[in-house]
Amino acid sequence: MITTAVQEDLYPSRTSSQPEWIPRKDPVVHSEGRAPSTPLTSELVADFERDGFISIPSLFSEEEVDAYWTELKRLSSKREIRENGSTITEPESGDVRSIFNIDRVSEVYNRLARDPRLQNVVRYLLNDDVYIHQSRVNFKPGFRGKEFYWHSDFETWHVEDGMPRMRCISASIALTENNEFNGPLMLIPGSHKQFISCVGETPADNYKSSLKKQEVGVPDESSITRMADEYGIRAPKGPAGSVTFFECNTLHGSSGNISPYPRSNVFFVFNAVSNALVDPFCGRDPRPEHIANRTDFTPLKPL
Ligand code: 6CS
Ligand code: FE
Repeated sequence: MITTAVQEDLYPSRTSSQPEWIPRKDPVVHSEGRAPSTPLTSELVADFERDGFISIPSLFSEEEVDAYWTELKRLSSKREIRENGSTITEPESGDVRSIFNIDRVSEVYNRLARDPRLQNVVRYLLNDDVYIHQSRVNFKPGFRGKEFYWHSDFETWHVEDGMPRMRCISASIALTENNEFNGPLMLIPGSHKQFISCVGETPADNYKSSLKKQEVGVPDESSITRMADEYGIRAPKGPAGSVTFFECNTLHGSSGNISPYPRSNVFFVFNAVSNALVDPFCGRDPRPEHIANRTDFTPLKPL
């Protein structure tokens, strides 16, 4: 009789009627004793361990960002991208909220993902080769850009995509200035040390609504309040080209944008190849490939 090993669920969520805090079972920085290479410094490594994120201003030049904007305009105008499911619109206005899967449809973004300025950071912190679990641009247009409510990405990626452990880092590259007026990414430093097990059950095809407005798998207000009371809230600001690297379990969110200025960021989610997806822990069908890559765990080759 063939028995398939059932992956133990170390971070159960959406399984009970009460929220629960589960202490993190995984290291934050997986490299031991090795010296980091640029752009990482030992101070930034220590900050990432403590806070669950680091921000590096102007890691990419304005000229490089201009090229990413030009590519983005080209992608946004392609009919097949607007119609193949990888483009998510805002519920009310119909504005484009996100485009997923950009590393696979654009050579420019595929090269950006493999740039040593990103690769050196995530391969050191994860101490492994990496592949892209998910890539997307969040547009957050001026005047009408909607919020992203507080959440841990890992909670969704674990429950709905089958990501076993916390060995995954998002790189958020600012394509526009991120300032206090246009809905910058907000993070709770230190929140990555506890996994907040959420209440509620995962509906079928949850992604069809959660990518527009996440309502399932979001932490309860008392947990968010306790975390904010304990650690505060930070919103890294900086010019276009700045990069925030944040750990998959760091609580984050962002407010709406009523300023005239867009807050557009590119996100690459780098997962350790040793942490490749298994069956979703919610027991539902896997989410579509353009949201969660489960077919190509080949290690990325840095440029
Ligand atoms: O479900 C997801 O994968 C997406 N949802 C949010 C709110 N952040 C991570 C990711 O883009
Ligand atoms: Fe997120």
